[in-house]
Amino acid sequence: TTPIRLHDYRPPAWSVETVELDIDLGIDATEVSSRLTLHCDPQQPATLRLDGEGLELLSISLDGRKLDTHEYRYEQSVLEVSGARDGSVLETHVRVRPAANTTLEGLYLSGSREHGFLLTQCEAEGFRRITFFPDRPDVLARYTVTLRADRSRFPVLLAGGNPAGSGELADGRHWARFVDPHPRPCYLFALVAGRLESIQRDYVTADGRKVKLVIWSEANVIDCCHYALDALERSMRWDEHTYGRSFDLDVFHVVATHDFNMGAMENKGLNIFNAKYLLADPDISTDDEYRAVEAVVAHEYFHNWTGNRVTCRDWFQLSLKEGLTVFREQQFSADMNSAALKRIEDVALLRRTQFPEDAGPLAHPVRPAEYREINNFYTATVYEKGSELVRMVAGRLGQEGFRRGMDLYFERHDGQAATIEDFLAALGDANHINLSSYLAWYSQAGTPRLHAKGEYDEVEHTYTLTLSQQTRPTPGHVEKAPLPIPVKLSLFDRHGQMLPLHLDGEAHGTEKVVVLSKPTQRFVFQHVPSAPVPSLLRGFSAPVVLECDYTPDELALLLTHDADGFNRWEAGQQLAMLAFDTLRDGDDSIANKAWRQALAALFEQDAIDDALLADLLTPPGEIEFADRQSEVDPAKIHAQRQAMQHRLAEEIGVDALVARYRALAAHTGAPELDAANQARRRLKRRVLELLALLDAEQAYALAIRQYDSASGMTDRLAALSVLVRHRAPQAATALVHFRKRYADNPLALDKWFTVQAQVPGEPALAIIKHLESDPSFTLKNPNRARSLLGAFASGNPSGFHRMDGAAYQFLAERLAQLDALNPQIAARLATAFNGWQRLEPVRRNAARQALEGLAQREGLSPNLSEIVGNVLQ
Ligand code: HT7
Ligand code: ZN
Repeated sequence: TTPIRLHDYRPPAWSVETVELDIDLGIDATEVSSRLTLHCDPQQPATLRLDGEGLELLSISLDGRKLDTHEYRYEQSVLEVSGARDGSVLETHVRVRPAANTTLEGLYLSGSREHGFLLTQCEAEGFRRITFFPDRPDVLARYTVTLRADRSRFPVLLAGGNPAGSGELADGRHWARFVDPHPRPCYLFALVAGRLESIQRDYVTADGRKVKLVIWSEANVIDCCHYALDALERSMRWDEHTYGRSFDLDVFHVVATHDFNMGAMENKGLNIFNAKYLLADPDISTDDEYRAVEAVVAHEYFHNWTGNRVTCRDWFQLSLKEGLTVFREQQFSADMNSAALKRIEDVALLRRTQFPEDAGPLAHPVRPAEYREINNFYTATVYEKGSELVRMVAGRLGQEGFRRGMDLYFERHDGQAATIEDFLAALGDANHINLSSYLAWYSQAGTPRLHAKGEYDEVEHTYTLTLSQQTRPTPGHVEKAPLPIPVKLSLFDRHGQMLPLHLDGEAHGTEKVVVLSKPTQRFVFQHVPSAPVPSLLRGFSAPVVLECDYTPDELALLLTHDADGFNRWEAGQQLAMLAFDTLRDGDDSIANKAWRQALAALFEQDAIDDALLADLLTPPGEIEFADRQSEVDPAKIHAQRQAMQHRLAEEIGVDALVARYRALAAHTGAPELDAANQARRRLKRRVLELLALLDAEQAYALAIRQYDSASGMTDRLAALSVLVRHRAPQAATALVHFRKRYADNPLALDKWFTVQAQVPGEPALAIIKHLESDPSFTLKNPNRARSLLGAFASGNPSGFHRMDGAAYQFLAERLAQLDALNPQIAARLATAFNGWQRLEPVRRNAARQALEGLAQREGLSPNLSEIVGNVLQ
C-alpha cells in the first residue's frame, strides 16, 4: 500500500448534509439502508466516491432512480457513482454479517450468539464496514437513525442522539428512532442492540437542562456500574466548572462490553466501553482499576467537546482531540485525587511507553506526516506525548490564559473539523501571544535530551545555569530543530531550603520557568548566597530526558527536602538511575548507598503520605533502565534491579519492614476507597515485596494470610502476585483457589493470566504455553489475549527476552494466528518487538529471525505488516 500523506490533504469534493439510516438488525445478517443528501461545489464537479468495505450491495438509487450496473462501480473498497450533482440524494441498501466479524470493527457481536448483543466500533474507519460513506472526519452531517429488530432477542435498541419515537412492528419486531441535532463525523456513529440492563440518574446542567444518564451492561454485572455513574456525574460537573462546557443532548448512554479493541469510545451520546474500564467492584477491581475507571469515563465524556463538537480535520490531527483530552482527564484526575500521585503515575507511564517508542524504529511525530494504517497511530506518542505538549502550552498561558484560549477555540471551531494550527492559533490569539514555535514539537519525533550544567561564582554570588538541547535522529529524520523547552526550576541551599530567585535583575519567588529555545542558553541567577543544588524540570515541565551531573548527595538532598511530592519522587528516580549505573556486577557504590540510605531514613521517619512513600520506594522499571543502554541484556537488568531492591530492603531491615507491614495490615479492613485506605494498601504491597527479597518465608506466610483474609481485590492480587512472582511453594494452591473463585468473571480471570505471565526469567514461556490450554483462554477476546500475550511480551522483559529466542518465535507464531482474527490487536501486540535492535547480539539475531519469518508470511494484514516492516527497518 502507498502511504497517505498530510501534505496531500485536500478538502472533500463532496459533503453530506443529512444521513438517514434504517437498520434491520440480525446476528448473522443485518441490512442497512442509507439515504444521503449530497453537496458538491457546482463550479468544481467531481465524481462521487464513497468508501465501503466488505459490503454486499443489494441496491442503489440516485435521486429516486434505481441505478444500472454501468452507472456505478464498486471495487477495492470504493463505490464510484456517475451522474451525482449538488443536492443529489443517494440511497443504498447493503447487507453486513456481524457474527462473522472477528475484527471488532464495524458492526459485530459481543458474547455468544444466544446471549450476546450487537454493537459498533467506527473510529477510525469502521463506518465504511456498515454503509457507503465518505469515511473521513471532515465530512460532518446530521444523523437520523432507525433501528428495527426482533423484540425478544433485541429488547434494547440504542443509537446516539435524542430519542425520536419507537413502536411495534409485525411478527414480534419493534423499532426505535434517534435524531442527533449536532453535525458530526461518521466515526462517532454507534448503535447497540440486545438484552441489556441499565441504571440511570437525572443530571441537571449548569444552565438548567435535564439530561438522563444511563449505563447499560449485561444483567449479571449491572451492580458493578454505580461507580462509573458517579464518575460520570463528577466529570460532567468538573467540565462545567473548569471549562464552562455542558452536555448537549437529552440523554447520554454508556454501554459495557467484554469484546473491545481499545479502552472505550466516545461515540456521540452513546459511549461504548471495554468492561475493564467501566465495571468496578471491590471484589473484582483493584484501587488502580477504580482510578482507571474514573479516568476513562472522564476521558470519553470530555471528548464530547474536545473531539465531537470540535473534531479533527483529518487523522493526522488525531492528537488535537486525543492529546487534549488526555490532558483534560489528567487535570480532572489530579483534582479528584492526589495531584502529585497522578503526575507520578503519568510521567512513569510516559517513560515506560512513549520514550521507548520515540527512541526506536516506530518513532513518529505527535502529528505524523504519513501513515499506511491509521489504527496503528493510536499510540503513546499521539496520546501521552500529545498531552505533554498541551501541558507545556497551558503552563505558558497560565490557568486563566488557557481557559481564555479554550473558550476562543470552542467559539471559533464549534461544529467544525479543526487542525493543530487552529488550536494553537486560538490559544495564542486569546492571549496575544504567538505560539507557533510549539508546532515544531508536533512535527518532530524523538525525545530531546536536555543537558544542564551549573557553575557557582563565589565572588559574584552568581549561579550560571547552562542549558542545551539535542534530539537524536529518528527514522527518516536526521536533522532536528531546537524546540521551546520550558524548564521549571528552583535552587536549594545545602540545608534543603529553597532560595529566592533573581534573574535579569528581577525577583521571581522560589520557582521560575525559563524557556530554552536555542541549542544552548545561559541563565545567570544573582544574589545566590552559596553554591546551590538546582531542582530542574519541576513537575516534569517538558517531555525531555534530563542530563545533569548531579552528585548522589545532591539528589539525596532533593529527595529528602523537596516539599513537592512529584519532585521528591523525581529526585529519587534520578538517584536510582545513578545507583543502577554504578552498580556494576554486584559491587556497591556511593550512589547506591545514598539512594537506599535516604529512603531508609524516610521510611523510618514515617512523615510522608503512605502512597507517596510506596512510590518513592519503587525504583524505575526494567524498561526505563533498558532505555538508557545500547546493548540491552534484560536478564541482567532484572537481576541488577532486584539486587538494588534487596539492598534497600536490607537497609530498612526485616524488623522495620515487618513492623510497618503489621501496622498497615491492622488498619486495612473493609476495602474502603478513600485516599488513606488506598495509600495504606499501596504501601503494604510495597513493604511485602521488599520483605520477600529479604525473608522469603516470613513474607510468604504474611502473603498467604493476606490472600485468605483480603476483603478486596487490591490486597488479594498483591498477595497472589508476591507468591507467584517468587514461585513460592504456596503459590499453586492460591492460584487454584483464585481460578475457581473467579471462574465466571472474565475481568478477574484476566488478572489470573497476567500475574502468571509476569513471572520473571526463563520459566515464563513454559507457563504461558501451559496457560494457553486453559479452557478460558482464547485469542478471539482482546482482553484475554492482552492479559496473557501482552502481559508477557510487553510487561515481562526478562521472561520474553530469553537468550534462546524461543519467546520471539512463539510470539511471532501467535501474532500470525491473531492477525487472521483481529489485525488491530495483532499489530498492537507486535510492538513488543520495538527496541530489538538495541538488544545484545545473541538476542538481537534471534529477534531479527523471528521478525523476518513473520514478515515473509503470506496474507498478513496491512496493520501487522506495517508494524513488522517498520520495526525491522
Ligand atoms: N477515540 C477512541 C479511539 C478508539 C479506537 C481507535 C481504533 C480502534 C478502536 C478504537 N476504539 C476506540 C478512544 C479514545 O481515545 O477515547
Ligand atoms: Zn480519546
